[in-house]
Amino acid sequence: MSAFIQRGIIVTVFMITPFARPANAHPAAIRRGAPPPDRSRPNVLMICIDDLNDWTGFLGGHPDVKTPHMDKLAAAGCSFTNAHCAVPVCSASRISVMSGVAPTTHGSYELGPRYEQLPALNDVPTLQAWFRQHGYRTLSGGKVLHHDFNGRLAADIDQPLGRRRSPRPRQPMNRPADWSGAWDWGRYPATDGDMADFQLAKTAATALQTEFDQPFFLSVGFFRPHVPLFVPPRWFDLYDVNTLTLPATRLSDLDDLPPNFLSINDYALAPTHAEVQRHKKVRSLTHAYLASISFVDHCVGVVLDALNSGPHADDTLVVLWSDHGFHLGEKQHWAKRTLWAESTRVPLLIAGPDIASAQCDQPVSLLDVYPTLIELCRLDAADHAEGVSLAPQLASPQQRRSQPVITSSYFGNHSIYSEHWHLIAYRDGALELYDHRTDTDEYHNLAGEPQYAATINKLKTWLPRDAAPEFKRKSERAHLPY
Ligand SMILES: [Ca+2]
Ligand SMILES: [Ca+2]
Repeated sequence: MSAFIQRGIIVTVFMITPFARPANAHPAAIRRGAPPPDRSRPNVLMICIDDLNDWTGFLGGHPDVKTPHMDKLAAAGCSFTNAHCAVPVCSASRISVMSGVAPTTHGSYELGPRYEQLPALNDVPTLQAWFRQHGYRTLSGGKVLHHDFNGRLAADIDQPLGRRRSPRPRQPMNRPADWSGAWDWGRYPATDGDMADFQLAKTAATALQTEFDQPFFLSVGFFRPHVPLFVPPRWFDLYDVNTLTLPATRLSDLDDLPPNFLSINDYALAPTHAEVQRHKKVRSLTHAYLASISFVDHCVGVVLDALNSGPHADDTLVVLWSDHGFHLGEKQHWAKRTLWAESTRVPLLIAGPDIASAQCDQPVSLLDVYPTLIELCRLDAADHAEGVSLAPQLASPQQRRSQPVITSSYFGNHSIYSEHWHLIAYRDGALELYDHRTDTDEYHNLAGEPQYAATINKLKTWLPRDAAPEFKRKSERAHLPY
C-alpha cells in the first residue's frame, strides 16, 4: 500500500507540474524567430538506458545475455563498438549528453549537481531545447536527465511522458543487512505491467502511433539495469543461475596498478568485491543484472515495435545509448565511477533513414550525440557542442574521428581513448596504459615499460588543460578539501 501511495504522489507531482505551467512561461527567445515546422526533417527517438555495460548481444560482452530487440536495432543501423561516456556516473554523464558540453567545461565530474545548477550551462540549451527551437515537438519521459527537466528546463519539453518509480518489496529480498538499500535484487514485482519502465514504454508507444503536425524529438529513459535489480520472475527464468557465465576476474590484476581516486579515498557507494564474495552474492547479482538487461530490452522492443508499425516508421532516427558501463567484479570492483573501460564503455546505436547497417570501431564519445543529431536533422550547428558529429562515420564506418575520446571521473582524473590505446592519467600523475589490440580486458598495465614512453607522451598531449574546477555545492564528495 505504501509503495502504491508513494507512487501516487510522484505521479501526481509529475502530472500536475507541466499543466500548471503558464502557457507563456517559455522564454521568448525560444519561439522568437523560430522557423516554421519542416516536415521533411526526420523525427528523433532517443532511448536512454541506465547503467548498461557491454552485456548486449551486439557488443558481445557476455556470452549468455539475451537482448533480441537491441540486437535487431543494432543490425538495422550503426553500432559504435568503441563508445565511451564523458563521466562514468549518472547525472554528470547525462548532463554532458544533453548539453553537448564536456565535464571539463561544465564542472560536474561526479554524482551531484543538476543541469540547471551549473553556472557554465546557464546559456546552454539542452538537446531537446535545441530541437524545440527548430520547430520540433519535444516529448520526454523516465530517466533522461538524472534529475529530470525541472526548473527552467521544464519549458524544454512540450509533452512530458511521466517519471514513475517501480514498486519495491516491503522487506529486503537478497540484500545483506550491512549493504546500502539500493543494492537489493530479486523476482519482483509479479508482472511487467507493474514496472515503471514498462509503463513508460507503453506510453511512448502510444505517442509513437500518433500523428503530429511537427517533427518530434521523443526521449525515453529506462531505469533498469540500475540497482535495485528487481524485475518480474520471467526475466530471471531466462537464465540458469547455476550455470550462467560469471565475469572474468583475476586476483593478480590489481598488482600492476597505482592507487586510484577510489582506493585513495576509500570511497565506494557500492559493495566491495570482497564483500560480495564474502556474502557469496557474485552469482546471484550477475543473474539479476542479466535478468534486468533482458527486461529493459523488452521495453526497448515495445517502443521500437510501436515505431515500426506506426506512421513514423520511415522518417525517424533512433539513437540508443547507456549513460556509462558497469563492473561486476572486474578489477575487484562493482558498479561504476572508475576510468577503466568496464565503466566508461557504453552501447551506442544510431539507426534510421539513410543509415546503413554497419559497425564502427572508432573511438567515439556520448558527447558526439548532440552534434550528430543536429547535423542529421539539418538544424543549425551548435557552437557550444564539444563533441564531433558522427555523420562521417555513419557514411563510412572506417572514417577516423578527428580526435581521441576523453572521459573524466572526479576532478583531475582522465581517460584518453585513441583507436587502439587507452591511457588513464590520475590527478597525482600516476598512469595506466592498455593496448586494446591485445588486451581488451585491460589486464596488463604498460605504463611503466620504457618502450611505450612515446605513445604515452603523444596521448598526454590530449589531456585537458584549464579544466573547469569541480562544482561542489551538490557533489557527492563536496566535503572533501578539493
Ligand atoms: Ca547510470
Ligand atoms: Ca592488471
